[in-house]
Amino acid sequence: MSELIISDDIVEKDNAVRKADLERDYASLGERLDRRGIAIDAIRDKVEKFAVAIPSWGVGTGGTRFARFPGAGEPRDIFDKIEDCAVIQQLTQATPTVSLHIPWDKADPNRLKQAASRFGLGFDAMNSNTFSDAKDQKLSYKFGSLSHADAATRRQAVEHNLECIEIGRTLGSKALTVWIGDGSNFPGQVNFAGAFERYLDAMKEIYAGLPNDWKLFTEHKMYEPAFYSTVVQDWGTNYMIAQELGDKAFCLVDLGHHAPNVNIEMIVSRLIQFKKLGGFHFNDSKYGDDDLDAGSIDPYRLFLVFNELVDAELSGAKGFDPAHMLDQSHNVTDPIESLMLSAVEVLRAYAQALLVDRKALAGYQDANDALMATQTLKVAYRTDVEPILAMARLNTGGAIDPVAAYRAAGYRAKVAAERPAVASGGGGIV
Ligand SMILES: [Mn+2]
Repeated sequence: MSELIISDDIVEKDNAVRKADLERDYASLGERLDRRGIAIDAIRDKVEKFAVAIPSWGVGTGGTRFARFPGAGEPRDIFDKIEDCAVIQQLTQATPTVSLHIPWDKADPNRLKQAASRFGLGFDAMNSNTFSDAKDQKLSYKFGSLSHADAATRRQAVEHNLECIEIGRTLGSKALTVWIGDGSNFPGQVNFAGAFERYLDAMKEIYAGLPNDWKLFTEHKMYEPAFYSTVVQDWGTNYMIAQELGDKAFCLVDLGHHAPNVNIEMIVSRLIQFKKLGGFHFNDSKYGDDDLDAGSIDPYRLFLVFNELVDAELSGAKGFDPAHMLDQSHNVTDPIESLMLSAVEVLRAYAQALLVDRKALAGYQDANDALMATQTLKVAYRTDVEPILAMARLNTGGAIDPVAAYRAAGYRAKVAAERPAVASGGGGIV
């Protein structure tokens, strides 16, 4: 039995107050879905099995390049972060794994494994960091890492990625995510083809060190920290990388890493079709890579992404097994609350997408009935699936209302007393 951080009594007491209403709401929704030929329990079963990983860097308060305003009781190290992740998993039952960032989370791997297994947590993809300089690092990444003009700097960046794989092997991770900040701030600063060539050569060395049962995820990003050009700037380049490297290489889609109004769901479809969709970093954005909470700005876009994922899942697309991770920066909220609600938003989009009448949709598409085709999506999107999500949590031992249970437990005040304020921590925005 895994250790619980929030007392069982508190969760049960909060659930008891809400249970009767939830059962009525679930029955009512079940009746309405039944009229549409949908069995509510089958949807709930799928939701119960869906998981999204928590990024270790997400439980600390984030910031901008202007300032960072620390929150109370912030995690001081990876072991505190694991405890915060355990709270999120306990209350949502949707986040059983943690994604580590090295060197921010560097510690004895066996100790890390032990700390996570205390709470029944596992490890998701390992993330390397060659976009900032670690303490005592020999060569700087100021002018790039895997694409750096200097061979010794590239070598150092390759070695770091190989080290991340080694740590991940002990932890039971099965994937390495590589995101680099390499690029340029001025026209003429770098030779586009030369930098990309050097990047590919370096990535081939990392790929060669990948265990057979691992996946390599590369993450594209249009701009930032480099503001004129980025070496891995878009999904086309990302696809070329995955093609160039081999069968274990896949593209990771971070929802914030595109130009405004880009049709991300279509990118997702293309990557699925050509078997190169590795997974997601879920978040939301208004203007750029804002790293806002998933579903907080454009929940319809999140639904449309899941519409593509469910379409692939139901049609049995070969090799379709994307990883789901959150990647957000919580600057003004309690990170635990934001991450719990963001995980729920991801599940909501999944549940809504499961409600799409795909047979009817295909019929409208074939008949060129644009109006009814788009209405078919809207009918699913407009359905309030909250009773399904809440019932899934209740069934699996979570909280009907995770934020209410979390606040009732007084966790933040408790850790604020135990964890003295830190000057700064890894507030990664990648
Ligand atoms: Mn990301």
